[in-house]
Amino acid sequence: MALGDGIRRNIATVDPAERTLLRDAILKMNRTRWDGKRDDSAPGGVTWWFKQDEIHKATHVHGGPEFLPWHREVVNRFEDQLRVIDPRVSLHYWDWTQDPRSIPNANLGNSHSGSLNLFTPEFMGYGGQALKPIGQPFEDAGFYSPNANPFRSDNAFDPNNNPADPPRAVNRQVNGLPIKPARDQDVLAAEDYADMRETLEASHNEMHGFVFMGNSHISFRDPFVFLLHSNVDRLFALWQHQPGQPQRLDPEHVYGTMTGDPELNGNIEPWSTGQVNKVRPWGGPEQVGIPKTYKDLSVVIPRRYDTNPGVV
Ligand SMILES: [Cu+2]
Repeated sequence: MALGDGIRRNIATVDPAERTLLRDAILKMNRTRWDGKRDDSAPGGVTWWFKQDEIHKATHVHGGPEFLPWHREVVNRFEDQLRVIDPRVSLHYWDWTQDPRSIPNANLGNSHSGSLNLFTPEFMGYGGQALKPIGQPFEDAGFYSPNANPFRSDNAFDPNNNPADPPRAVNRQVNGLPIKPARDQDVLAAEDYADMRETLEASHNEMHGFVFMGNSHISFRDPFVFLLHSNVDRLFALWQHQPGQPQRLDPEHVYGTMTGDPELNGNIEPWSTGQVNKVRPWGGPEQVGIPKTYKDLSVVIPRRYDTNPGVV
């Protein structure tokens, strides 16, 4: 395992020092801001961190064929920004067949292995059964601020919901059970993209219930969501890499019976034009969007995971 090799691994298998680097890069994203001011007509001054929440709230695509490639794009871009902050980090994943409160045989450093809880003040914050704020290390880093005024509300349709403002709380609740490995096997065994996407999205929905981070309009305020979505993307990638299925890496064939879907053949937003709810810098004064569809190779070809064939 080489630090900085760009491979996404099971978060429990990397050295504790690497988990700390990933945490620190995430914390630093909230100290880095995009251009502009909060009162601009397309709000500016949004931190790199809250830009994720702004994008997800404005454009997230669930319950359709674009669910997987849209979330692939958001996690890829998030990882790219983490690597601007620290080129040594990769967006490692939570394997949702393991209980994140007690992952067995985890890498505890100095050649020790044992049970790992991801929900500690040193890594992902609070992980109890009651719905409570995620706490440290995120509160001190401004991921929420109980007395913030103005603040970003939980209501997506509130006109005062400005992504340049912190929310007053980011709440989490961990209550339930991990996914049975057979469910992942069902995903991999699906013949057509449409079946695979439905099966995988159902597991994803269930895991959002297990590690509850709020509804789909606010769950991207919780850093743990990226560990969950890296795993969603890993399973999509693994399905694409199943033996004897080279067409799953081909833009015209990966989506199977959905290949003619108008959305998949349309632009992936907000990064193409930013015109959906005017998300800067792709929309607004900068207009730096580069149009591409869900069939662009940067969307179709997955990043490298430790479970891809030929990796590690
Ligand atoms: Cu999700």
